This record gives sequence, structure tokens and C-alpha cells, in this order.
Amino acid sequence: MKVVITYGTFDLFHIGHVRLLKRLRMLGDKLIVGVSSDEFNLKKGKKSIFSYEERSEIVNSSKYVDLVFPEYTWEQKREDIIYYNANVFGIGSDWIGKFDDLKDICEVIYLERTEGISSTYIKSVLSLS
Ligand code: C2G
Repeated sequence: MKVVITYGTFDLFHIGHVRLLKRLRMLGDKLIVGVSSDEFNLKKGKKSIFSYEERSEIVNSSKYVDLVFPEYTWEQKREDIIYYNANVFGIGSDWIGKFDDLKDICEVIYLERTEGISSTYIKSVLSLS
């Protein structure tokens, strides 16, 4: 059983998120996702529109996702990977190189971001309408 793990805010769930989760799921047999808590979001400098409860329910509704858990800190990844026996850590290419320190306990993969879409872009379009 090959377990893939990833993390993110996943606010205003959009096609970029879907395509990332789909590709990550194809790398293994199970995909587990750490969804950033509202508090951790603020530490990331993000103010999400939807709460952690709503964002995690939306991510969990994806057919590509098997399990969702809260992401509270930058540092919890190593412990999570060990706890969930994850074989692959994957994330979008905007993070390239940032999590190479995890390579001693799992495969680390950066997948191409989907161009032209982001939660920030959606907010900007909505604020203009
Ligand atoms: N993503 C993507 N294409 C986009 C937008 C996002 O592939 N157009 C990917 C990001 O690269 C990330 C995931 O979707 O892998 C979630 O993106 P965000 O919700 O912006 O999360 P982020 O702030 O990158 O959080 O500890 C890691 C952080 O929690 C990652």
C-alpha cells in the first residue's frame, strides 16, 4: 500500500487543487491531506474565506482523497509521514526544494502548478464584480 501525503490551505477549492490531488493520488494507492488550520493559515499570511471545517469537508469530498487531518505547524510533516507510513510527499512546484529535508524518510515530489488559477485570483475577480 503506497501512501501519498500532501498539505495545503485549499481555500475556494478550484481546478488547480483538483488537478494536483488527482495527480498525487495517481502516484500511489492512498492520498492523505493535511489541511491548514485557520490559525496556521494566519501564520502563513493567509486569511481564508472558508473555515478549516468547511475546507477540510470540501477536500474530503474529493474522490482522490482518502483522509484529511489538520495541519497546525510547518514542523509536523516529519511526524505525520512516520505516523501515517507515507511513502511519498508531494506538493505543487511553487514549493520546489522547500521540503527536500524529508528525503531521508520518503520520496519528495513537486508537481507542476496549474497556471492561471489561484484562490487569490478568484478573490480579485470577485471583488471586481
Ligand atoms: N496548487 C496548484 N495549482 C494552483 C494552485 C495551487 O497545483 N493553481 C497546489 C499548490 O502548489 C499546493 C496545493 O495546490 O500544493 C494547495 O495550494 P494552497 O491551498 O495554496 O496551499 P499552500 O499555501 O501552498 O499550502 O505546509 C505546506 C502548505 O500548507 C502548503
